[in-house]
Amino acid sequence: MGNGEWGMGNGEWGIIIYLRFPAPLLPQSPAPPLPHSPTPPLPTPHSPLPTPYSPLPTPHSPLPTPHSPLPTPHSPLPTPPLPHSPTPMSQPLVSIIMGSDSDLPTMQGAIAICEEFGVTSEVAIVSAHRTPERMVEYAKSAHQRGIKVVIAGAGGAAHLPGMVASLTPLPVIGVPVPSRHLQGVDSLYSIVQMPAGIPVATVAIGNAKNAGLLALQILAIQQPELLEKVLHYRQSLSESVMAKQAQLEHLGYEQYLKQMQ
Ligand code: AIR
Repeated sequence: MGNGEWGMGNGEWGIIIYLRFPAPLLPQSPAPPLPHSPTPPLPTPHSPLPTPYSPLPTPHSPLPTPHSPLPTPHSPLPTPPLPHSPTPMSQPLVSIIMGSDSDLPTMQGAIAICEEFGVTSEVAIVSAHRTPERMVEYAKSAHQRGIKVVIAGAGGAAHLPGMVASLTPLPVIGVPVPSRHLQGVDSLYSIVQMPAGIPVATVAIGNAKNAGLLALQILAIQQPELLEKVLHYRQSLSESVMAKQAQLEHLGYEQYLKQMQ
């Protein structure tokens, strides 16, 4: 991804030109340096170079493939689009964001259920701590780009859902991603304990599928076809339970247990 480009969405790359505000006026003659003012240190080989800032897509910029993840600190090169992406070309209505590419195995539950219901999502890696400015820009522009609901997953000090919720008028669903040391309890507490006024609808640890379903139900309020699909999905859940019940009665619990193993 080059400077000024953003790598997510469906279609093409969006480009934003940033204008600099005029620098503050300097006095006519520069003031002499203060006697003890320290000279700014010269850049050393280890001083980080300014990284190009990747702007966010505008509502008018067509987006590249909806599931192309952004580069993370661990993957400096843009990752190719996920192989499962069916590249639907319609406007993404659901934003599925996560703090790291390591969250993707968890978050794919949300991506998959949106695909199953034929709803286009855009998927992005946006870290509250590693890319804070981008998070702000992403969250503030999401509703202007046509997004209707945001699913945000993060692990550990999982501040992404709450911070995004504070920056967008859209409903935000938080997914606590299981963490290595505390198994996601840290993520859960970080996401669920929001202050009054800024809600995050939090699902169970690791249950991105439920986040996806909740997002679809929110969309279904205004989409009769989607509502039908939700009802059909619920019906299929009931039927699968009743099929299991019939099998349990038929086999008896011991046989049933055996065939489960
Ligand atoms: N994370 C990334 N930026 C802020 C936070 N909280 C989270 C990710 C991931 C965890 O840190 O959401 O669950 C570990 O990230 P990584 O990249 O070290 O694997």
